[in-house]
Amino acid sequence: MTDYPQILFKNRRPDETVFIDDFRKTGGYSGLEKAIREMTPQEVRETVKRSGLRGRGGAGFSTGLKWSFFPVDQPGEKYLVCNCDEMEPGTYKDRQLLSADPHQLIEGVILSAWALQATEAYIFIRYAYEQEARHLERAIAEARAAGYLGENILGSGWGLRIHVHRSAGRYILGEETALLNGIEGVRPNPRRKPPFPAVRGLWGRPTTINNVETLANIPHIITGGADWFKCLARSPEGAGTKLFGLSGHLNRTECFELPVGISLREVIFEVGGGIRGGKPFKACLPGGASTPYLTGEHLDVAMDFDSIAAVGSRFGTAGVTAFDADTCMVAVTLNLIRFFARESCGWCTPCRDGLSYVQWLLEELEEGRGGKEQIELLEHQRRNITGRAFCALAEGAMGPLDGLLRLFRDELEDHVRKGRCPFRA
Ligand code: L3W
Repeated sequence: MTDYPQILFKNRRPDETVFIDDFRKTGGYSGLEKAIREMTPQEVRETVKRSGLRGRGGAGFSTGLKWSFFPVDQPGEKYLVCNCDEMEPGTYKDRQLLSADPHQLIEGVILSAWALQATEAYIFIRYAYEQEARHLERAIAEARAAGYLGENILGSGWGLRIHVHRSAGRYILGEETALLNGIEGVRPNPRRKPPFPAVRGLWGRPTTINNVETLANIPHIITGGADWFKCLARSPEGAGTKLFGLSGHLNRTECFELPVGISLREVIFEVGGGIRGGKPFKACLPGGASTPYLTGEHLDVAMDFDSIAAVGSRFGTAGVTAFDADTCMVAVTLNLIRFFARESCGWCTPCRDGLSYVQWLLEELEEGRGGKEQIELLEHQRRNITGRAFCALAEGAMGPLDGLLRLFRDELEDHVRKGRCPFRA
């Protein structure tokens, strides 16, 4: 396999976690020191904007642009929140990052909070990631003892505290405004946007929410520079590297750090070692459970946000789940829809009622009880739910359904014609 530049995973060792001494030996905290000693917060924000870094939590929004909405000079409490509520099926990259190198995130949080002149930071972590939460707590204590946290950090006159907040354990908490409600201790329904969190976030105060991998990239961008970061990508539309979590019917199902813009073909056949048992490749989710499928005709697409959007899907979290030719895509979609329907917070009708109706329609079709009208009803639900739900959950659930209806309609019709799932013996 090609040697890909390892930036975020440079300290990753099998079954080992790097703490402060080893982290510093490989340049840890030099990005923070450079920023505080040689740059202004504004210069840091501008460097991040020029780097082309886009959010790694799924939406791919420009980090520099998001930071530009933050009222840096507004007096009073201002918060930076790190979203580590990684619960999307097929996405497990943030966990890899935290179990290998928790200080990398802590340095990213401190540096970013300084660039935004935030007064307090929260790391909101998935309930199941207990070991990683403890790694973070140890890293925070070590950073405080070394003078990177607390009052007057590195003589800057600015101080920061970081809190680790464990999620109560529902997928909806990954939605940024539900997450804020979760920290505040109220029912985690998503909030109306606007106002965006940058204006009114945690306890009504300005708040920026970034994903783990996004924040972990910041010290490297400051050390290496915006141009270096941009050039790590293979495609002109991309910037940096990306953690790809591979799963499904691949020979190698691990998390790899790869250049943004690498082709899907290289991810599946070189990095992932191809499909198990030498079977043909049928399809994949390119970026987690909420992204429309890509198929064999998309193998040459560059894995960056714009190039994948141009072929009708999303880069999302780069959690690539591959399926072999013997897979029933109706069953795959049903499995994903079950997850989204179960995790709906129930706040808005399209999500609460629409997703369970879609689940029922897919169950009927998969069990061979569905007719052509069920396929039409699926189409109707897709149109009805898309753009009409309160937050991104139901919209995300429409990703695989959209892929099924666009790319695998023949499979749906085959279920109707045969009166059973054609992939079952
Ligand atoms: C100020 C404006 N801020 C947009 C901010 C906004 C958000 C970001 C992206 O997530 C995807 C979906 C899920 N003034 C702004 C502004 N912003 N315009 O930019 O916004 P948006 O609306 O494109 O996306 P979103 O609704 O935040 C939708 C995925 O994100 N998702 C993410 C979960 C992430 C984790 C994690 O990191 N661990 O769980 C959840 O829904 O897949 O594709 O920050 O405020 N004019």
